[in-house]
Amino acid sequence: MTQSPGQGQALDNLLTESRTFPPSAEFAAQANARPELYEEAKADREAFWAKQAERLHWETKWDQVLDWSNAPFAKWFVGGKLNVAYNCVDRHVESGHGDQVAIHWEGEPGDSRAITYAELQREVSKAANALASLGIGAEDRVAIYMPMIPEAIFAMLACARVGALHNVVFGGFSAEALRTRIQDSACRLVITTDGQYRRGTPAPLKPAVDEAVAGAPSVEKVLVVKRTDTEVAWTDKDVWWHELVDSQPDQHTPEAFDSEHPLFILYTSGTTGKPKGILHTSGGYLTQTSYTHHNVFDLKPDTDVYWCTADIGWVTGHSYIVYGPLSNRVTQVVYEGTPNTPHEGRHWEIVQKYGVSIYYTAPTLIRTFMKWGADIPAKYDLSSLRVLGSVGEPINPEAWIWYRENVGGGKAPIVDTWWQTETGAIMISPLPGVVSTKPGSAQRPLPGIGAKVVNDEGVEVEHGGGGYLVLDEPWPSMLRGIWGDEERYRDTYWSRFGEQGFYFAGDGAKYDDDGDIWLLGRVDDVMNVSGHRISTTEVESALVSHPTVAEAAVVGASDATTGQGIVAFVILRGGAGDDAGGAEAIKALRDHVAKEIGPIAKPRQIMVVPELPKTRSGKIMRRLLRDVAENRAVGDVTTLADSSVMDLISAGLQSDK
Ligand code: 6R9
Repeated sequence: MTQSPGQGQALDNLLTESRTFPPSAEFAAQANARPELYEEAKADREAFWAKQAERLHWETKWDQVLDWSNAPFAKWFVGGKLNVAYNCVDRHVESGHGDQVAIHWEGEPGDSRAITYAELQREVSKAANALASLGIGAEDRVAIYMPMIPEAIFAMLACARVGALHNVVFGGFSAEALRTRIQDSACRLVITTDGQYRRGTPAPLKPAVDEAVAGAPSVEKVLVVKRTDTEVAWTDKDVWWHELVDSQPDQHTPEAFDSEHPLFILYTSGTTGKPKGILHTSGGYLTQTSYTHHNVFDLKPDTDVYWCTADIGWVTGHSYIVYGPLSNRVTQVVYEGTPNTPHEGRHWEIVQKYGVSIYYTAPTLIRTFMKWGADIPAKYDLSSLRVLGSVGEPINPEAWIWYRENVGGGKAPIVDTWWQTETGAIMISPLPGVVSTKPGSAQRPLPGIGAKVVNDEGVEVEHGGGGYLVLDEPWPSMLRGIWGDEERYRDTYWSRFGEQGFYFAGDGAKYDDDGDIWLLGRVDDVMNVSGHRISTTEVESALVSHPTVAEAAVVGASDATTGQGIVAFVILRGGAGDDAGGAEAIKALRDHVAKEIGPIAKPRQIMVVPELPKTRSGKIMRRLLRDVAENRAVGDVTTLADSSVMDLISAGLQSDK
């Protein structure tokens, strides 16, 4: 039905791509989702969500679906009690599926392990007993700083099982980033590994923990999984996982917790330098992750093999590797490594090896695959794939079509799923088998979800118009706040459209003529680099913490592969030395940012400038810097305090070339 875009085809054709792809009759006939879901949800939203909650096992049933009387703090399934880990593990063993593989784990160096639900139950039980032996119980916070190995999932589920909150910190973050996240939520325990494989070589991980823990007095113990056999320094807080966990009994009785019992904290970048600890709770979160995973990915637990390529350090890993899929008795692939280790066909080799049928990834990776060439996926048998997903940033129509043609065999429906760390689960996405998909658009709110595009005044825009994305109804997996900062929660999400009571997502969006939603990227100072949220302020603070830097301004410039790339403009301090602007010094600054935040925050480019463009009130005009970073003619400079600044910057950059 579709033509593969040829090499020379004008990009413009694809940018105005307007084809839609209706579901095949065959897919529609077997789809989990039904068109009536939209009607059902509209007729009685709370009854609809109550029905979805029945997907789970509740020890005590709720007596109220939603309590919104203390808005914007929601309570869902009030009075209900459940154990999240029991729902993701034990109940599948009890229903006779103990021998089903839960996780096909694939290590980067080529080692692998198949873990059945019965084994998962034993591993999680042992880990839960180990946590209890360390005195970790309900409401305690546990930091998890690990690569993608099975123990990371056991650890998360063990926390859920004993009612402790996990705070997973991406293994690519620095010691300093780890320390602030441990400290903000006063974690008592850190779970980590000796090292992690990165592009074929073991890299140490524990030294970063040692450094972080030295500055975080709340930490009492550090539990260390041996992964790379790297030699590690040992402190009196350290305990080996294999010594403590392996000797525990493999049975553990889960306790049922309140539906609103906190499940986890996950830090995400905001518009200020300080990351926000997003808080999620149990019953509503599990209900919506389970419901969305079932309907959006069309999961058939007896036959599908599902693979979400995210890292558990991000919300996608929490909701669509751990909680949603396992609550639905998935059989899934979990891969430890990078997509080009040891070769650029690694993902397709894994798809072929396990017969992966549902594949969920990010546009940045799809664009990377495009760059590597269509001949790579073409070498593998990808015929098992029947649903493809995308998340993390807007997917451009070119990448969407490439994905459909070269990965999905020109027929697998693509679900472009919009959601956030704060929303906990998918909010906007086509339902496969029900909705005709459209390249580049996330299309419509899922049944049960309220989303709108509004103008500055909070009034919904007409079809064809653009504005801000808001969520106009509370939803079960919504964040319950920012850890320790009620005011910031209200300010960030609920003040912009306070009068209307809308949740402000921070994304620009538009409706097309059919009323489908297109996401247009962040409207605040948050960049999206390879699907990761990084605030400009965070990178600026890291830069000015270097002794040679006086001032810094950071912008996200569009990047063909990563969506946005970080471009920094710095003013050096007087006396920084003649070579402070040289290549060596710039490299040192980039490394400094990597050390302060993590390699993902390393600026793509750093430009030394004599001045920064500022308004009279002292605000940096990033819009103008973005023009420079994207090689455009500089826009309107009339609001600058000193309009000659941009000439100075451009002149300086010209003479550098
Ligand atoms: C799940 C996740 C959230 C931000 C969000 C938006 C962008 C995510 C998107 C998308 C367009 C999609 N985003 N999915 N933009 N289309 N399908 O990514 O959470 O890391 O918190 O990022 O990502 O800008 O506001 P998180």
